[in-house]
Amino acid sequence: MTDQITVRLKAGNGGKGSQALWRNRRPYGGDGGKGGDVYVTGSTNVYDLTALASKPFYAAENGKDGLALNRYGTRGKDLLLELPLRTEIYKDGELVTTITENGQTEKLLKGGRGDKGNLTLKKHPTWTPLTEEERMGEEGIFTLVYKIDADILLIGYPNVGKSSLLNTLTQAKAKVGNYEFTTLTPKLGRMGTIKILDLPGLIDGTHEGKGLGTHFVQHTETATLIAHLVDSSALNAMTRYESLSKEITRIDSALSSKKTCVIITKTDEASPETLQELKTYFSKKKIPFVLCSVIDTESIEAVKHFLTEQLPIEEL
Ligand SMILES: Nc1nc2c(ncn2[C@@H]2O[C@H](COP(=O)(O)OP(=O)(O)O)[C@@H](O)[C@H]2O)c(=O)[nH]1
Ligand SMILES: [Mg+2]
Repeated sequence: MTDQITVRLKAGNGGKGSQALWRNRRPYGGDGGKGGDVYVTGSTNVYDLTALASKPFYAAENGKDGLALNRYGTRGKDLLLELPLRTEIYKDGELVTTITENGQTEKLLKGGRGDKGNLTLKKHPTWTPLTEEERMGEEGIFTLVYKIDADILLIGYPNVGKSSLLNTLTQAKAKVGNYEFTTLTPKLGRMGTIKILDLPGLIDGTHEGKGLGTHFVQHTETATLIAHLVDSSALNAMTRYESLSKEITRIDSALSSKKTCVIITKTDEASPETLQELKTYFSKKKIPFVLCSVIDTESIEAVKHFLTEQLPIEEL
């Protein structure tokens, strides 16, 4: 999944006017066509920026030059880039526009004007031919940032079972593996109407760029609930919970101020003592929690119910 790209975009140049002369030296050259504009449009058929990432440069078509016999050059074709909803468009570090709606179309760059042929100029003696520069289409370097729209964030150290849980709760097909950083990019799944995001494994030092770094923060904006996954089969589950909680506060203040609940994972591999310890620990801290094993369908139903209940109700 590509969630950020920088591309150079260029609108088409205007076509030259024809300076053709008839046998009796009478001007009869046609006008040049206008250069194509550059537009972006929101599309619900596009889910990230991967399709655009293959090329560093996109251009609209140039207008055609005017021709003899007063034939006009055709207008250059516009360039229309389809973007996923929730894409921010930056130019020189400034936000130009945000695409939020299906079909929302914005002009980013204007095509150059076509120059007049000598026939038009003769009819309008006060007009002067355009300079090369005036015919040029606008151009610029843009950074596009796509932000996933999620309700719940699954957060936890690598290997705690985030991707397994996402796959079980939703139709997502996130890669599962018993090694760190199986999941390199965030993966979204839908549990009914609730959108759940599996965030790539956080580690101690993520806030200073370790592991996959803090790039993922762009996808956490819309979420109202953090589900912190705690692996009950791991040693020192509580210490691990505390250090990751600390890490989250260092990564982003907006992230750490979101409502948080805990999913205690891999309960099928944990000892009853450890489970009891964890339950007591989170009860004392007044942090809502639920027990979960992906091989136990009853616990999955409980997790579904729990998450739905924990999700803050949007104020109208
Ligand atoms: N026994 C058991 N293993 C699990 C459970 N959930 C995940 N796993 C295993 O834990 C490993 C890591 O899982 P994964 O979902 O990739 O973790 P992530 O790195 O947090 O996304 C995989 O080998 C999974 O099969 C569970 O509930 N019980
Ligand atoms: Mg994973």
